Amino acid sequence: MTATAPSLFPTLDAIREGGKGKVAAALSAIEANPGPAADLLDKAYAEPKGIALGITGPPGAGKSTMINALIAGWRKAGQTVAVLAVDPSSRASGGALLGDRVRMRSDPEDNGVFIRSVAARNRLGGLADIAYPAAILLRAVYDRVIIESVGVGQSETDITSVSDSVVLCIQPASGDSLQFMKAGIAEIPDIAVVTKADIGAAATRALSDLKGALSLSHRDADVWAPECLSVSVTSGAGLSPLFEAFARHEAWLRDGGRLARLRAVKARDWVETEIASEFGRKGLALAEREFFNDWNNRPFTTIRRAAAEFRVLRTPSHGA
Ligand SMILES: Nc1nc2c(ncn2[C@@H]2O[C@H](COP(=O)(O)OP(=O)(O)OP(=O)(O)O)[C@@H](O)[C@H]2O)c(=O)[nH]1
Ligand SMILES: [Mg+2]
Repeated sequence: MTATAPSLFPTLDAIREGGKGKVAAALSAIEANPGPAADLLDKAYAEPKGIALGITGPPGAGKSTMINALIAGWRKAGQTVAVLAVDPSSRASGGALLGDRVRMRSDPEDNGVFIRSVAARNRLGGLADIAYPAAILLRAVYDRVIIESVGVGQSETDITSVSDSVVLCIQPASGDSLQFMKAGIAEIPDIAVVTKADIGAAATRALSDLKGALSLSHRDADVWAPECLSVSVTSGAGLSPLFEAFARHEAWLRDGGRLARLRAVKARDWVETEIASEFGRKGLALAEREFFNDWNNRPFTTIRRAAAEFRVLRTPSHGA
């Protein structure tokens, strides 16, 4: 057992009360010491406050610009907002390159907005390992958590494990809606947005492509029917309907306990994926037998226990 220094992590209450400096420090501590963070993260998992929104789409589709508009709208409505920008360009270096990709600004004086960029480190094109724990912590602190991730191919399915609502952004005349349809991605988004609607006819065409793709993929009556809309942040057109679509999806999620059920499914999925990617399918099967009794109350502790046990078992052959 590793000894955990009690001062390593603030309590969840201290983070909630401490403003964004405290939140930033907590995320850095989690990144540096993911194992010992398990208690804090399990508490955050058990006490969700807000809704997490995943925004995905190809590079340059207008995701960050849209997020700026969402921040403004939600702040005006008195909601607190956190943004986690998953940066794929920094995969090789392992460090988040702030600035050029994160075209979002926030008032440093406003404790109701928190923006952070994290590197997509391990999984090709997927979300950073830190993204899920970070989203869980932010979800316990802020009313809205937005996760921005670049979708390239199939891997944007990863965004669903950290998001209660998934938004796909497509820009007009890019052919992306057809690409997504072919890749089967059309089944993922809860809300699909054609961005830059001020471009005109191409946006109208992209919207009808997208509607076609998504209506094909929707078959089950108890499954959310994806909504398609077009938005221009430049002109403001379509922004109100976008906020209304979020509100409708949230109401649907909160109806009859769906939100808690879906979160549990996604959390289980994440725990299994983490363990399987570290220790393989055999490791996962063993972990499920040995460590999973209490997983839903303590998903992060479950992973920590399995990892600690398996690393001990593995050490001799690795000679470290
Ligand atoms: N005409 C027009 N341009 C837009 C609109 N929204 C975004 N843009 C432009 O599109 C470009 C890309 O916007 P971003 O918001 O940075 O796109 P992104 O999807 O976050 O890009 P990455 O994070 O690099 O993948 C910028 O030059 C924006 O000014 C819009 O509503 N209309
Ligand atoms: Mg961006």
